[in-house]
Amino acid sequence: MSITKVPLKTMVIDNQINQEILKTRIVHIGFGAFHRAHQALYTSEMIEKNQSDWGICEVDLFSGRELIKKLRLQNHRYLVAEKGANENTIKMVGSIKESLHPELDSKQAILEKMAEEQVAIISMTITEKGYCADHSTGLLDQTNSLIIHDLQNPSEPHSAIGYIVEALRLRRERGINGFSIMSCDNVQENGHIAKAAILGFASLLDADLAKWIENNASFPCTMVDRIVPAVTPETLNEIEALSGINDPCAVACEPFRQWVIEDNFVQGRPDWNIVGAEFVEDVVPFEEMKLRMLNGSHSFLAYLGYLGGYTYISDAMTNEAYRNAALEMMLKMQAITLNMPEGTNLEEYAYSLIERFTNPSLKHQTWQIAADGSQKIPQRFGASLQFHLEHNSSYKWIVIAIAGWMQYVKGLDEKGNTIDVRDPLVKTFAEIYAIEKSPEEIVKAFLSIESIFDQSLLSNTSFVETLTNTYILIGDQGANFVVSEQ
Ligand code: NAI
Ligand code: CS2
Repeated sequence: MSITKVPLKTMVIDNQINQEILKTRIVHIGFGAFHRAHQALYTSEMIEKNQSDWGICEVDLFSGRELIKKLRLQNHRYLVAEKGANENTIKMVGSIKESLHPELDSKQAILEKMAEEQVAIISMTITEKGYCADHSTGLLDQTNSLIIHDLQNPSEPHSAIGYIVEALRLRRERGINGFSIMSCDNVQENGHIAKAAILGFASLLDADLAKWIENNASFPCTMVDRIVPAVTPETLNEIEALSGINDPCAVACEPFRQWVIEDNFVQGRPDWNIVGAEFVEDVVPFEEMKLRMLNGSHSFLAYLGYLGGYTYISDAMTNEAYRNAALEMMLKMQAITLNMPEGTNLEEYAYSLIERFTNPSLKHQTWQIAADGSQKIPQRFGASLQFHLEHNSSYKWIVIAIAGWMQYVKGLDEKGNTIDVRDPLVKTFAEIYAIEKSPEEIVKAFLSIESIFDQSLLSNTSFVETLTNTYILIGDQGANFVVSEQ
């Protein structure tokens, strides 16, 4: 390893990985910003330490065509800039062996790669919606347009679920063992959701195939954590200024990282633990802790922050009222709903999250986190809300977050400017606003979306009233007022 010091408290760390010795033993679907700064980097650091051959083949199904072209031009290497409040470390990733894209190569090429015998793990960062699951039931959403297509054309799939099932079918047909499917998305019990979607899809095609998959594949759950804002031209310019390298595939993130993995692999697995990952028997408590405390308060800051005029999370954190609200969300609304292994210090965790959110070097847009709320809200607030309703305890900030989301998806900010709302249910939201008129009707129409809300909420009159009043208050007085006055 060579270490070069450059000005501005920046350290550039190259690696000494010879990619020639790598084999594609992991096929990763979703070459987004997060994977580049998390699993690919862990794997790179691990290979450097133990000289193993766990190479990755990167696949992107829904975007990434240009990025993958550029990645190929630089021998599948790129930079990760870890940006602390006072210093930066820039690392070179060398764990990627090859890449495939349906538009640059073919669907067949991807399926054939996944079916290669030495491939042991299919990992995924495909966003919450990529699982084609109904997040309220945890089962495959058979009304999803990708799933409808893939059931009719199983050998020409569109969805990640369709690709995995077809690759497993090929392996079974060829007498090759299954593989492990490792979700690295912010999805509650992500391995179980992946399993339900994959087995649900396979059983609609062929019951015997579904049985074979159940016996020959595994679906480890993981808890993944590292704040990785979407890459912008400014990100790339800054990395170039710091490193002297013009890298179109570079990504910036916070210094913190965490990866807790259920140790359940059918064809072996990399020793990611030698570079800080943890293998455990049960990841679910850690997933719940992160989804409720980190992601729940993130969504709160995203909706109320965006409406309050804050572009970045760190900007919202400069407002004491938002900062205190985020802390109360973590400790009073979320931590008390958790059941953690002995020795877990949730208060310490909450304060560390506040510090991470405050990092002014991270340009993490409230707009980015606000996307896909229909997929995020059930996992971040659903169980906590039920807990408070059952225990008669305060759920104030959760209601404010949900009411803020309902205002946000109206698509107009407090100055009357259009909001670019990104969500698979964006049409449903527009219909609600086109038809329903009174705040109570609007709130009830949102609560009636079964894939987001437990339908018992609709008959809880005191909850509906509180939510409606909060919704009205945010609309009348603005997000800043509501966060400051509560
Ligand atoms: P990104 O926008 O850079 O990449 C999204 C990736 O998902 C792209 O590769 C895209 O092609 C793929 N994708 C989108 N819809 C899909 C679909 N229906 N089927 C298959 N693939 C699909 O986003 P980023 O930052 O990489 O985040 C991706 C996911 O990683 C998040 O949704 C979250 O679950 C997880 N994550 C992200 C963190 C972050 O801070 N960015 C941290 C922890 C987890
Ligand atoms: C964020 C997460 O975009 C979002 O919804 O809450 O991506 C968050 O940055 C990560 O989970 C941090 O690990």
